[in-house]
Amino acid sequence: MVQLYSCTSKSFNKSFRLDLFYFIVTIEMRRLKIDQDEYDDYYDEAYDDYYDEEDYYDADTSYSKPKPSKPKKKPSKAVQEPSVVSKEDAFQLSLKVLKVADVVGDMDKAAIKEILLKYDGNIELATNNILESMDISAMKMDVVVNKPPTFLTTGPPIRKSPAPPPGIKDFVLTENIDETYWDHLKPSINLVVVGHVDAGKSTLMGHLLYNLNYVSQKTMHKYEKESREMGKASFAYAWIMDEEEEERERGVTVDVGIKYFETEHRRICLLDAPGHRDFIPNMITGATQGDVAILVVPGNEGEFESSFQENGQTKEHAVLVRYCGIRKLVIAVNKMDSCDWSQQRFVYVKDILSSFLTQHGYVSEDLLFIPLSGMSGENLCTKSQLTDWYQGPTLVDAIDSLPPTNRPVNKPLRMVVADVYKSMVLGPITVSGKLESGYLKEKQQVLLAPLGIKCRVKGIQRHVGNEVSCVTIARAGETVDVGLTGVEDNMVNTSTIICDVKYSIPVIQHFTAEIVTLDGLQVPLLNGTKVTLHIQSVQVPATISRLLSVDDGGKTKKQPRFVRKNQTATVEVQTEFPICIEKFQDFRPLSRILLRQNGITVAAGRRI
Ligand SMILES: Nc1nc2c(ncn2[C@@H]2O[C@H](COP(=O)(O)OP(=O)(O)OP(=O)(O)O)[C@@H](O)[C@H]2O)c(=O)[nH]1
Ligand SMILES: [Mg+2]
Repeated sequence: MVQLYSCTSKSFNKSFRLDLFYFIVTIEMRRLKIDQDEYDDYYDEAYDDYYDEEDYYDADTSYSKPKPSKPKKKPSKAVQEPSVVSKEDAFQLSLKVLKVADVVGDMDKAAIKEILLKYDGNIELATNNILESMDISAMKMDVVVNKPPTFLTTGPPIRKSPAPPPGIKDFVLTENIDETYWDHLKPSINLVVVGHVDAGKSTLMGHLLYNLNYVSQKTMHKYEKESREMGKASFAYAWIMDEEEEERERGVTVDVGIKYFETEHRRICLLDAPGHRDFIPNMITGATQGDVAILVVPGNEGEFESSFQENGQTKEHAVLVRYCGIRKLVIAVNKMDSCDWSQQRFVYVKDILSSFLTQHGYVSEDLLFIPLSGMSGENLCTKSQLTDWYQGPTLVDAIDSLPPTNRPVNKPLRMVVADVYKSMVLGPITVSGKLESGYLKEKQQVLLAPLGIKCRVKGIQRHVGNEVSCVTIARAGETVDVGLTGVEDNMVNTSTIICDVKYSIPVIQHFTAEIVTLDGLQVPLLNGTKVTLHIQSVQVPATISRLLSVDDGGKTKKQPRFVRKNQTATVEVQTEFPICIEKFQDFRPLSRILLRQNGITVAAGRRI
């Protein structure tokens, strides 16, 4: 002890310095109540401070000695204390340093240690000496020797996080809504049509609408004539869905086409998605609005194979649709006219697809395969004699017996804006979209997230088949057009979610997500990997800021260095702009995300 106290700081050996350093860090960590996550940062900063403050000179030479290389960090499980038994002297001195520091306040500990050593470790003398020098340098400093330790009176400020605003889980429906208002209407279903480019989606649905008399003969003749003149005669039915000039000229669907029709028992909002890989973001927008999907696959030889290969969209669309929350799939095995209505071919396609789909989250009871031809019209509305080996329903019968959709009316209003346009009836700012939850009433005040702007509902229109009518109220599950007042047109777009004023959707930029990586992931995900995040119709640059855990063959590995394809992981995501997203446990439809890189979907997930 005597020897220790009589030596100078320059002669402290290195291990003593380190022990003292760890000890001070440990005590400081406790004092500041710093949690484990901040430990490493604190450690680095403290280490640098410690050695910068020490006059670290070699006793024999006058030049500055380089800082010793940073010691290996102690295991980060918990902040560890230095060995107290073997370094008793160091421990005693550091304790005294802290006791003095508690009295004198925020003073450099190395300086305290020097003074303590000067006074042979006498706390009282060292403290008085420091206080005296403080009195001289800062005349009015009100320091009393026996004041309580500073950490009892002036600890770190207690950060009070503001109470979170009320969210979807806090909502209680108090209004009494007369549900008989909808009694005269058939259950509504959003039906999204997906599949490989040129699989025949638009032709199939156009022909179905024509057969159901939603398109007049006159219009059909016009389309036949004009498409022939353009050299695209085979696309006449597709023109019913593809209304844009660019789409007709190119013979490719670009944006999701929307049509409304009714079957005997169902009211359908049809969403015809593009198949071309360049327009997958648009297809995702359509898929997020769908309740059920029709997956169109070309059944003929060669086309099915190429649609199902690595770069084909059959697999990607089927998987994306599932991760958008759709369970029920009608698989239209199309172009059967091009393979002689071969039962063998149908069974071949069905077997390959069944096995793929059931491996990717579908249940075989939710899959219905129909052999048909969108071009010639077999098995669309009437049973074809050409497929007498097929005993199942026609396409229209299959649609008619789809289960009614979930209507979460007892949750606050959430309407996802899919389109913004000018309407003669509803005004210059009219939006269309699906009510994911709650009710929307005429004249109701609503909140537009993420901007947080309040405005009012001017009017609501509902589509039933070709008819459009003004209504006073709409409920969850319906796709409606809504006129808004008290808002500028640049404040509403397809990233807008119309919310209940009191119970808005969370608008955040950082969240934890559970993801599953897909076949498309070429390079493993690392901390800091950049992706494009898709949620509803929104795309935003994002970073996987931290990999929290990964499921590695049934074992959970914490803080992995990477996540490979086809693994389940929990990650933190940072988006470049605020997005509207619910937690999965609060409201599934608005919690789902897709992550893409270079035009390829690499992961699907949900906020947890
Ligand atoms: N033989 C035959 N050809 C068909 C059938 N259905 C569609 N086609 C042809 O396939 C081509 C593509 O048809 P579309 O309806 O535009 O295909 P799509 O899937 O909507 O294409 P994208 O929306 O661009 O992905 C056209 O030339 C159609 O005539 C069918 O049942 N039999
Ligand atoms: Mg199309």
